[in-house]
Amino acid sequence: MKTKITELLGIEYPIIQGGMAWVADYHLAAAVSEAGGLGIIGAGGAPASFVREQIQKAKEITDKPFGVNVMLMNPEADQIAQVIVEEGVKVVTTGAGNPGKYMAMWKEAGIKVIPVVASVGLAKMMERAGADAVVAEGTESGGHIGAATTMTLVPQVVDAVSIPVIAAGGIADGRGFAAAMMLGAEAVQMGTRFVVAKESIVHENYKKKVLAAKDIDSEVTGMTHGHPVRQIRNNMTREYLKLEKAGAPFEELEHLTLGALRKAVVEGDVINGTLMAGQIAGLVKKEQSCAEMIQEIMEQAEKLLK
Ligand code: TUI
Repeated sequence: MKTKITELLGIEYPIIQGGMAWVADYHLAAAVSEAGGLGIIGAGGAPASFVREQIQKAKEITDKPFGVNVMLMNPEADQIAQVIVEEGVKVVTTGAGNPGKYMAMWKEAGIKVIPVVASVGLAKMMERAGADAVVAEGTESGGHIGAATTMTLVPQVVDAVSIPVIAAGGIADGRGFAAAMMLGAEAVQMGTRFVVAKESIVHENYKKKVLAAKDIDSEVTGMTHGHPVRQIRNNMTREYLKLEKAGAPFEELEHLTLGALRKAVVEGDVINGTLMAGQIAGLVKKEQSCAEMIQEIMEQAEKLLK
């Protein structure tokens, strides 16, 4: 399927993998790219040296283009932005902030820059700053979220900018893909479905929680301090929300979240770990390879779009 995004990125299918902290390592990114989508290494809160290693390892196992996501709250974001240029990464996506200060440097290096936005305002600002496309990410998503839903955000961003728009949040099958196209998107970004991919290094316990999740099993923590994070309800969310209600300081809570994400992804602590996942987790029922997922989604979407 050809769209402005497949043309821009030189990929076969207009499916991009979300740059999930701890989850989106080089194995997952390479598998999605090999399957014809765009795989993304999620820098999350990792140091720049780790991100460089991840990029180098991805290059060893795939010749296809892949991207790197810069989580802008990472204290080493400046160094990571530089590593991306030095390593000749083709595509960069950003999250949790405004990547304006890196734009000129990335564009000069010929990198395709695709900021993830949760509002029309930031989408317009990113277009003016020279972004090649934007990901419009709805509040259905897992992890750090904005307030608007995918259904309302995507068409409003499409109307506000002339660059291609990629829809994200609540998309995990061919129906969601087709719906996103109807809203004017040129591609989709998916996270939650790829969490349970065979090539995903996420601990088996975490995968089981995503596979078992129902429609209303996620909770949003951090709403009061302006950094809302969607995750599957567990002891962690109950404790966090209790602390938040009691007025605990932002730094304490933030620290709790990122440390706990590693605990869940790497150690499989599904009780006190952070199980970031989107509302569409209820639809994700089987562990498959990235290639199987992408084939299934494209077949279903193509039938519907006809
Ligand atoms: O970034 C994401 N999703 C993420 S980042 C992440 S790691 C993390 N963990 C705990 C706390 C914070 C981060 C897990 N999931 N998605 C893209 C996204 N960006 N969603 C919302 C935004 C966003 C929000 C506010 C982008 C910009 C913004 O403000 C822009 C400004 O002007 O600063």
